[in-house]
Amino acid sequence: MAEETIFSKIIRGEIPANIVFQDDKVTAFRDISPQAPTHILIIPNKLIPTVNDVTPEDEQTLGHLFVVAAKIAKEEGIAEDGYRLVINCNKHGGQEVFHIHMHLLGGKSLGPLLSK
Ligand code: DGP
Repeated sequence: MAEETIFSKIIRGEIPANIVFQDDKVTAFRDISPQAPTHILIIPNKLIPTVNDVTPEDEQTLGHLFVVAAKIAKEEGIAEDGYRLVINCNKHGGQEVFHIHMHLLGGKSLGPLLSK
């Protein structure tokens, strides 16, 4: 069994977070340490630690992350100018919390994808 992270507690409302969207499949909340004017994390309610743990039965839930990302981007007023979606995996990807999450970043020009 995968070990729960702080994100499971956020999903269950056991610790505070600025939740912008929640349904039966996903939860979205503002990142505690924003790297852009809009920085929202969109996560499956089901605990999947990393992209390496994804199975075919997760397809619908993970596809829903994109539907919710597009909806939130519109609501945040950043859809037209554009934004970046990032999912980090493990050490080289810079993953710190082992519950898959999609970063939605926008509200300014984000520059090149990777720092040199
Ligand atoms: P990553 O490096 O991809 O695993 O990103 C983890 C992100 O999670 C990082 O941007 C900071 C954010 N984060 C960590 N703990 C909390 C928390 O307790 N609340 C919120 N809102 N965000 C958190």
